[in-house]
Amino acid sequence: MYSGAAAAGSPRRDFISVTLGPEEAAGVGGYNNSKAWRRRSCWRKWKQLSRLQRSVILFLFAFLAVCGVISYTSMGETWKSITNKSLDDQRTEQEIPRLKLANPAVLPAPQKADANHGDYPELSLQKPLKSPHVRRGPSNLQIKAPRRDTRLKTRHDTMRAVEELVEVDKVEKTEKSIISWRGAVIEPDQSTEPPSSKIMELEKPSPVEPEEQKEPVPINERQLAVIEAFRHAWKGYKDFAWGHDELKPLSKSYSEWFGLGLTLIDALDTMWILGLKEEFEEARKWVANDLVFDKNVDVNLFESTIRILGGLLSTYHLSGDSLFLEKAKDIGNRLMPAFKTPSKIPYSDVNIGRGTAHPPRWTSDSTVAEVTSIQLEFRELSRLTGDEKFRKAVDEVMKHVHILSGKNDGLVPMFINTNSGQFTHLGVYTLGARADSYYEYLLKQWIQGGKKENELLEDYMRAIEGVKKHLLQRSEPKKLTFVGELAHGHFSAKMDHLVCFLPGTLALGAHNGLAADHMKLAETLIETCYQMYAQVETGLSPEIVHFNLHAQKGHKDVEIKPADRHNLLRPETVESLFYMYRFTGDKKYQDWGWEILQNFNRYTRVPTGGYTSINNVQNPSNPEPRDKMESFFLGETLKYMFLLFSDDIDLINLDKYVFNTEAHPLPIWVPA
Ligand code: DMJ
Repeated sequence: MYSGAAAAGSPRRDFISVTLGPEEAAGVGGYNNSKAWRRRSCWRKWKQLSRLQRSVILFLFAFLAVCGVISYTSMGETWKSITNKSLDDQRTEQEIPRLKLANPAVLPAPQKADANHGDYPELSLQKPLKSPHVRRGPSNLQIKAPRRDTRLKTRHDTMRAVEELVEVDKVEKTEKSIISWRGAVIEPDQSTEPPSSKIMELEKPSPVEPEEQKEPVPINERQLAVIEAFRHAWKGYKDFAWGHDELKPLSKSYSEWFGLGLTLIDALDTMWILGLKEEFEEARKWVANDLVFDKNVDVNLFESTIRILGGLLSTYHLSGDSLFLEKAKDIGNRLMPAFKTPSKIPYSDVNIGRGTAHPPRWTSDSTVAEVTSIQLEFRELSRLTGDEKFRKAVDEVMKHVHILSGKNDGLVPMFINTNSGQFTHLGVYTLGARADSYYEYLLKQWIQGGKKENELLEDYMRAIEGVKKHLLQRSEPKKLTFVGELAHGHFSAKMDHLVCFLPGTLALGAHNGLAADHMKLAETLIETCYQMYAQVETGLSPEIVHFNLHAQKGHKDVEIKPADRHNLLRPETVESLFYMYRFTGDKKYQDWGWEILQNFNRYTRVPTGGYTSINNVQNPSNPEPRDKMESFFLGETLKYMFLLFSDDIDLINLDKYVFNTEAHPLPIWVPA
């Protein structure tokens, strides 16, 4: 501060150093914090320091400055790299889209790749997850682990789904391969159906169970002989007629009727029953790959129903293989146009490719047997498919015939008109050709439907009474009971071999609770049928016989006209022998059948394969082979032979199955 001495005397400027306390410095009574004041104050302090103190301070400042420069350089590098990285990142983000656009067809779609990666983590990811080390890891890894688990679960699920599909396929293979051969196993051709359809097929409940697998009953010598005969016949068919309708064994060729592999289809269930696995498999392949119904061809409704539809349905039931049901549906649908007639009595012929039907060229009639012996098959087709149209069409025929006038004590004429629906050619009654299976199917439909359809039973019972009343006679000298014919009130002692279905049918009726005298009649009639073989030079029956009604010296019961002495390898007698043996256990029926088989082998067997129809059963030295093996020889005759020689009543149990007229077993809907 300024004082009074300066006012008294000398002009010399003496400064008195005054040390100011903080209050002073702070300007007690007033705050002074100017930069100039602070600078002056620091300088004063610096001056007050010793030289050593100043040196130490300067050294420290210098050291700090050097450290600062070094750390600046290092920070700069770091910063530079961070800055560059960020620039690079920016550039990459901008450039990738351009690359994607430049190579759209080559580069995988990134999103898809990512998605895949998400769904299917690499296998290497699974290992650490299993390792406890990872479980024990830092918390951040443990947080990630559930995400990996999720991925793994996704993959696991996918794998499981794949495994399930594989299992489905395995199950299906197993299901198919457990197709029973009464003990053996079939492995069907897997290549015939695409995998997707296989899976679809599994989703559908199978409407049938294949035949139960049981301990096979040992096959006896006679059955082996039938198998040998079948194989011989099959060899001829395979070598010279494969896929065609009939074998011509002598000319080593074939004949066509419908061009649908008739013999092969007719023989399918026989091969099954005989246990011929390889042959069956080969035939199945043909059905799968070569059997085509979309053909511009006229087929006979009756013949194609009993042989093809019947054969496919029974094979389906025995094997459980849906291929046969599919084929049955196909042919069944293609035959339906036959029922489009004014009377709903079906036409005899159908073009299965065009879907048109017509009667034979010379008439608008159909035969009664033909229109009334297709019911077992179409009814079964309805049951399997759930499509009522098949059953309705054939039931309508039966209802119509049931109330139709023109019968004679239940016996029907042979023809029916498709326009008027009336019987024609009245007054002629037979149990042979053109009427035979009408009677057979009355009984068998009644059995098939669980014995509830009374009209069928009534018609059957009445007809048998008609047979007894009008058609039965006894021959001389052996007094054989036979079934003749009635034409306009005149009895004829003519009996077709076809009538020999009747003993078996009567026995079947008796087995199902019908009159006991039906069985008696069956026993007498089968004896007659056997004599139709036994009294002939070759031991084989002719197509038609005439019985002697009057004893004449040197004459047998059976007379044969030159026009009737052929044998077509027909089954009816063997068929009835089978029923008779099943229901009585009398071995004589097997012995009679054995004789017949031996005579077929003796006179109809063709060394190079196959059997042939013959023209003359009366000439053992020259039976005059006809060069034709009918499909029913494999479909019926050999099948009934095999069953006749079997002691296994479960080999086509007659309380579970009913044979159609071509020997194709179909299930009884309500088994006894
Ligand atoms: C077969 O087609 C059938 O048995 C039909 O009922 C009659 N004809 C032959 C066999 O002889």
